[in-house]
Amino acid sequence: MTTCSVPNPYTPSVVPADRLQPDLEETMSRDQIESLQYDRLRWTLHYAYENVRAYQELFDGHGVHPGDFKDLEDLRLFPYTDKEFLRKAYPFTSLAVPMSDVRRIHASSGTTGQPTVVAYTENDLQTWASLVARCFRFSGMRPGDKVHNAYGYGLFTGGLGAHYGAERLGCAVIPMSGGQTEKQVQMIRDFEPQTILSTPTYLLTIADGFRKLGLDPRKTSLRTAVLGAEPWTEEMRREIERTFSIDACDIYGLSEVMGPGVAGESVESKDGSHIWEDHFRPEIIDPFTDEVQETGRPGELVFTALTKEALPIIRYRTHDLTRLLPGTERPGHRRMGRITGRSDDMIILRGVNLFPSQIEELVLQVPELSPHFTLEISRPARMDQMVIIIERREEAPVEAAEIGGKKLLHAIKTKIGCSATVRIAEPDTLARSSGKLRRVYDLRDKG
Ligand code: DLL
Repeated sequence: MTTCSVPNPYTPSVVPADRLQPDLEETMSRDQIESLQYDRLRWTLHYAYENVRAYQELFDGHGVHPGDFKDLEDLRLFPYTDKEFLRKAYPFTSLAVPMSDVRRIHASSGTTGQPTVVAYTENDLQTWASLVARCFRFSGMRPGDKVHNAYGYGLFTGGLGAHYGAERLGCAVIPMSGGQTEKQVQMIRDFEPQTILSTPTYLLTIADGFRKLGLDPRKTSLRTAVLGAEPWTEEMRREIERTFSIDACDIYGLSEVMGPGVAGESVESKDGSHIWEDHFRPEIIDPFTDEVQETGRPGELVFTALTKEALPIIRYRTHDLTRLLPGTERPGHRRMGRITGRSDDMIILRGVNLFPSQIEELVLQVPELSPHFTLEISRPARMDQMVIIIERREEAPVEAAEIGGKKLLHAIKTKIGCSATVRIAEPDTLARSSGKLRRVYDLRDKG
């Protein structure tokens, strides 16, 4: 039986009061949000401690007790958690509720070792759907829209998370999942959706699918795309918006904290995703010293979930590198800057640190080069070497693309400070993404 010595201050609403209007908590002032965060955090800390042995051991080992939490700043007294913390509890020992209260289980796509298991109660699913619906409305989707959902369905939280959010907003969902690009093109042509949900790189694959059939992707029924699950740049937003003649907004989230919908972007301002701080308390920490950074300083994003029942999450280190910024369209909630990369995806090339998103930004400033590229890193003769394999744009002749490649290398040298080589590939020859794209192939360990 789940119990807690502190009463839970939160009950999710099952149906939105008004699908077109922001809900009460979405428009709260910063002071109101912080007061709500205090009550919800107090509950969460007690609840996790009293119902999950791993949290009890962690807090005890750290010499801290939920009763020490007297002020929002006191969250810093509590220890961080990470993927390893959840992996140790594989599959279900970090749950705070009996399995009879669980309604859904997802798992994150760990590329190495065990996946991380996440679970949801009925209330968790309600909260999740409402937050995704909030993001979608904020990004310009409307009740009555047809929504083409190309996020993968399955253990990945993208497909079902987006699905129930769109239904909650009052949309008609077309549950496509990822892959089968020709079919995606056909469904967009025949069903005429207003919105598409996908990873940014998969949307580029779908654009190729249109062109292969001699169709102009600017001439579809689509007017909005809500994109996430992988890092993407402002240059990529412009590329996608131009290609389809649509508005493209960001949606952020991670399985361990909930799934998509932790943060979402306004179509009016397109100035970065607002983190829904009525449910998640973000912190930015220095990934090396672990010290909490002031709002505005870059570092690693850490989340504490404030209302989760099945899997409480306290000070979870995401490895995502970004910064917190003040809220604009929703002043009670802070925004996050673009994710520049993950601390575990950073490439160290002859001592220079770089992220694939920095290369993406520069690639998209060279008109002859397409957004389709991979980075191959090797160490011949004990010297790191990075080869950028990139497709030329269909309309760019080979010689022009070669000159474009040289311009790219120059920009990389001056802006990032490292040298690389470039190999121009023919259009449509590199592997395409059907979900999260793998850009980096690091062959250094293999000699
Ligand atoms: O990718 C949840 C999601 C699905 C978000 C659909 C948005 C849309 P995971 O598979 O657990 O969950 O991967 C989470 O993906 O820590 C980031 O590194 C990355 N990520 C997610 N959204 C964004 C975004 C889903 N908007 C990991 N921008 C996170 C940059 C993102 N990176």
